[in-house]
Amino acid sequence: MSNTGVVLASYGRGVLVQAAGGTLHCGLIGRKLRLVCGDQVTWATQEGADTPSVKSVAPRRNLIERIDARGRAEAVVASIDRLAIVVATEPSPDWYLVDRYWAGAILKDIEVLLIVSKVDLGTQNQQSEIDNYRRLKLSILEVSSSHAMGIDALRGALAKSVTLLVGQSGVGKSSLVNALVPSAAAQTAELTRDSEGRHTTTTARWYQLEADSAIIDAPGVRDFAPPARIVRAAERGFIEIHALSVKCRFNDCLHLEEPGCAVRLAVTQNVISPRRYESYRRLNRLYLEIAT
Ligand SMILES: Nc1nc2c(ncn2[C@@H]2O[C@H](COP(=O)(O)OP(=O)(O)O)[C@@H](O)[C@H]2O)c(=O)[nH]1
Ligand SMILES: [Mg+2]
Ligand SMILES: [Zn+2]
Repeated sequence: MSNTGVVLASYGRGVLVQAAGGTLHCGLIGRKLRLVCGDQVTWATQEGADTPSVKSVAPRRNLIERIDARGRAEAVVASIDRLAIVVATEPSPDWYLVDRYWAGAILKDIEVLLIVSKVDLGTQNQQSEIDNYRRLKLSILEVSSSHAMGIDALRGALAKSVTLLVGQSGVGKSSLVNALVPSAAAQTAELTRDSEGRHTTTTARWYQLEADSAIIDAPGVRDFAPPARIVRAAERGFIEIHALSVKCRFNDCLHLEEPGCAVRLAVTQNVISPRRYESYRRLNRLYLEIAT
């Protein structure tokens, strides 16, 4: 039997791994190895040691990073299939944040789902934005954890894949995990304890849904870092801007101040939502700051 499994939570000094017969704390050999939730690892117990250590990590399919207090990118989660962006009536949605998550996911080739949570409170303050996202063909599900609405549809949408939940604090992410995973409370208790049983904060926790699906709650990924490669890439994260850019006079148009810009024309005509365009401009500024 091979000693392989997925990292459920990372504590800095070690990781909690899902093994065939249960969970297992593993130490790390070599300080360069920074493991995150979602990493596939193999482990072994070296001669003379009483605890197992991680031996190797499988190549990551993708990596989600956040910006830490010093402005540096810090790895949080690896190898996800989908980013589920959660919004709610309360706290009132930060649509720029939603656009940033969406653009970041497009640039990383990760599927996106918008979860409109707490629909029992109504969706009045969100309707026009939700309608616009629908027009842009973003997948959207409306749910309420407290009223058990839309939970089965959500479970269906998450099948056979690994989904990372992101969104403002208080939108109902942990409540969704609890509604989807009956044993979540017990798992949370285990996921917040390191090998010595101390309580530690982890930025991401893996919850198994079915044998082949999981959901990751990552309370600290509000400042999800967009991939900082090239400024130009920001455009691809906004599908309606990307689609129109072929009509701009300059083929390297950034849609900021350039003459003959089809995107800015579309914004003045409300064909592209001015708010979405403002998201694009903000993300562009962010890229410029990172690049310089
Ligand atoms: N009315 C209503 N309140 C909810 C719902 N889901 C969560 N809440 C409440 O919203 C607050 C924040 O929920 P929580 O799951 O901790 O949000 P998180 O910070 O995103 O993990 C809590 O007081 C929950 O009871 C819902 O579907 N309807
Ligand atoms: Mg939470
Ligand atoms: Zn343009």
